[in-house]
Amino acid sequence: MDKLEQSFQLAAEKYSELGVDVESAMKQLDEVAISLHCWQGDDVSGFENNNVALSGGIQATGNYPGKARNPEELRGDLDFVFDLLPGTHRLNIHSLYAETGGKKIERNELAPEHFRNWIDWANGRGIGLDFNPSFFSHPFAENGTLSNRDEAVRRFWIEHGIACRKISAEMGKLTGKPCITNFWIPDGSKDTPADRLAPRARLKDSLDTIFSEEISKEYHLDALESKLFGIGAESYTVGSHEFYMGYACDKQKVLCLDAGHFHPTEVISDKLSAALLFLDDVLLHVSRGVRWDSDHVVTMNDELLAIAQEIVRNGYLKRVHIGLDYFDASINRVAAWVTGARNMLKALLYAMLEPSDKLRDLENCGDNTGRLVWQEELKTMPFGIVWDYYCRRCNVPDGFQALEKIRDYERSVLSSR
Ligand code: RNT
Ligand code: ZN
Repeated sequence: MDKLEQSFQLAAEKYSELGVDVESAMKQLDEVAISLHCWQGDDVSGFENNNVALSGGIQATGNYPGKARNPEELRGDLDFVFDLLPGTHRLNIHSLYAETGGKKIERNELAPEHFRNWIDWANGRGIGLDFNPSFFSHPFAENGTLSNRDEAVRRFWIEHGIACRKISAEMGKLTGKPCITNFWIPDGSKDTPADRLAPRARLKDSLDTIFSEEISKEYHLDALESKLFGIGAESYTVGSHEFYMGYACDKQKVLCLDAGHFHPTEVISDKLSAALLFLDDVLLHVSRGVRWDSDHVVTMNDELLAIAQEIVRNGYLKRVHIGLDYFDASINRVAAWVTGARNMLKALLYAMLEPSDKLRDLENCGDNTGRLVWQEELKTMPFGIVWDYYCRRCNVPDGFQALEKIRDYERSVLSSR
């Protein structure tokens, strides 16, 4: 027995004294698939090669060397990232990442064949795919997309939405795992609008048209993502939280909650138990909001732990689909992916190692003193040892060793780009 095994035995005993079975927690974590966002690898650029700047009120800041410049580099980086994560995960692709063989294909004409390489790659790894229409970084997106008052522009984006659902269904069919397609529409206004209603009515109407064709849930699910504000759209966002909460409940769609899309003290962990009383499924964009930015690398902070606790305590692992959404161009992009994804898994393991029944019993007995003391004592349980042991069991390095591997990859691959 080496040191890690010895420490693990002691840690497992400590948890068992609290009534927690470490082995079953690790087995539970084995089943979790996190959807990694392809856009961390290239600052949300995609492969349209049209020199259109990133728009939609989002920004990737920094110019750290090594950004993926083409599909092969991006998939190469993703292979490297997936190999540093314990478990089997998923990939979330934006329509911007279509491969059209150098031909200009308008977004409303995108088809499954343009994602053939991605599908083959996913099947090679045995992983599922998720998808997103891209309602930004396009000349027609300047004054709004699905809520635009110009009918021809609206029509273009409706067709894009319809095309993306078809691609999604094909991804679901060919991978054998349902594909969640997330609609995020950045339409909004920099300054105080005179009419808040009409754009919302048009957005609702456009979505109704896009969703008019039924697609089997076996292959495809529609998700809708709200936002409070974006850069250049500080005063009004058409697709607000109330808009999509209402829409998702009305049409039984998946509600997407992005951790960076609410008021700074508002948290999505508190929304799960409310939304899931009315909806079957929620999609998460796990992210970290910092002041005006909604997309910093996910760290293991209180909110990440709270999100994981809500998912695990309430038995939501099948109903909450966990995706990541951030983009940091100021550090090694691969490290950003690996760190955020591993943090999400860590937080879930931490939650799985919680004696939730005990906490609930204390609360139900009115013993709030005991609840507080238990909550605080749990924070210094030997969680890190269990995590390191879990990584070893999954044949992946611990975090420090992972950093060394990333540095090697930077030297041998990223630095020559
Ligand atoms: C933007 C949204 C959205 C995007 C991606 C690229 O604020 O969070 O999900 O990050 O679609
Ligand atoms: Zn998001």
